[in-house]
Amino acid sequence: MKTQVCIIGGGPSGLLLSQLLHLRGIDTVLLEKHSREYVLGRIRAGVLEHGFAELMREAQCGARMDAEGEIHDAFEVSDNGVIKRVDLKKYSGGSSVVVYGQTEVTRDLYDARDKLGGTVIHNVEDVALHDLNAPVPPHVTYRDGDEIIRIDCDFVVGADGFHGPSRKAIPKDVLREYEKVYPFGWLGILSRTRPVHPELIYARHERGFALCSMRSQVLSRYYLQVPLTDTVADWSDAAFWDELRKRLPAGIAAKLETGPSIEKSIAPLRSFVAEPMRWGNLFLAGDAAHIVPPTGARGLNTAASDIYYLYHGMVDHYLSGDDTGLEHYSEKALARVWKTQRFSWQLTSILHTFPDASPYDQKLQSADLEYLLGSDAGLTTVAENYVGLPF
Ligand code: RFL
Ligand code: PHB
Repeated sequence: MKTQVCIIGGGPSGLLLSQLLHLRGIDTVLLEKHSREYVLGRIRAGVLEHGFAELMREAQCGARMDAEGEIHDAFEVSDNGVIKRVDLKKYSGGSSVVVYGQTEVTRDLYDARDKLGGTVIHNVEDVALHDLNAPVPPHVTYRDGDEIIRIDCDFVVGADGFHGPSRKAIPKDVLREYEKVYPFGWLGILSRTRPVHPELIYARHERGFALCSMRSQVLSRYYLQVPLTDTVADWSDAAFWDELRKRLPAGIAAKLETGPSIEKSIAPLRSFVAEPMRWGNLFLAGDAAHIVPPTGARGLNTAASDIYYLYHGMVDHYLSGDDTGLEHYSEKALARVWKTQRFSWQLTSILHTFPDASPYDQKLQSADLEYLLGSDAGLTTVAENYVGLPF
């Protein structure tokens, strides 16, 4: 097989890039390890920033998002039961976010790839990357049963998430990895219940952090901070609802509608950046290159800015013979990546309880939160980061 850009990974990053390139006449082959049903079964992000939504529209995938997604102009922070509203629109100079699930984003992208006849190959095994930084063009191989299939291409894009093979194809003496692991995870549930509040609530509480989010007016998503040693089996639905009520302001807790969970999972929290994001003809994008704890809702949105830079770099390369965008891809993407790392780390540090925090640390944490939410300057920094820094 031969293509211009071979994309590894059929998550939102890989699908969005293949769709955008296809619309500009650039050929791609996309390889995904799992079935489409498996990819669509993963419940992840729920908040899209303006720049991501714009990119979905440019990819001709914005119609359902615009019809069904909810615009949120603000969110709430509860500090041990006392609520404060962060007015995103006011403090970011008019921006807001769209509440629309990653599952729906991915479904819309798959439908769009089908419509255009894009090549998306599922259930590929043993994907390997070759000649990424060699005098000959690169190629990718995968196994289909007993057969090894080879794809020759100009560029390889590694959009294969944190555990994929692309980042690992960069030699150890070139790749630098920066990592911070947090001593807790998020236990999330999805339930067919009405959201407890019209806006998201981020709750700091001495028992641990909690988040009230949603997918629609009839589908709620809630999270609890839990120790890394906890498993899903440790948490019955009843135990989850009881604990959530304890971490919310009494007035909100009283309104909580409960029901059976239709999904329940635990995600460990991690901050991670790999540099550089380009090596020869390999480009990394999204979770393959960086991870943030979900507290600031930045993960998918940061993937989108990588795709924006890569898309424009590739279009300039193929349509105008200009390689400036591709040459500066890594440094441009990383400059924004580190700012979202900083914001996600800051919100995570301020809103969670840390097992080894001293009473002094806890007082500082309260002061940090009060300072951030207590002045126009603080609210402006929270709002402009949450709605997304410019690409
Ligand atoms: P993905 O979604 O992990 O997709 C990578 C794909 O690559 C495939 N793959 C392979 N394919 C071929 N060969 C191989 N050897 C392969 N190995 C892996 C995988 O099967 C997969 O399909 O990465 P991508 O596309 O970069 O997208 C990143 C986002 O998924 C991620 O950043 C967000 O979900 C993070 N995130 C959030 N981001 C937001 O912007 N807003 C949010 O509100 C938000 N909430 C969240 C989140 C992540 C969470 N978890 C579970 C970590 C909430 C949670 C709980
Ligand atoms: C979600 O709805 O899954 C969600 C929302 C906001 C976050 C993280 C996750 O910060």
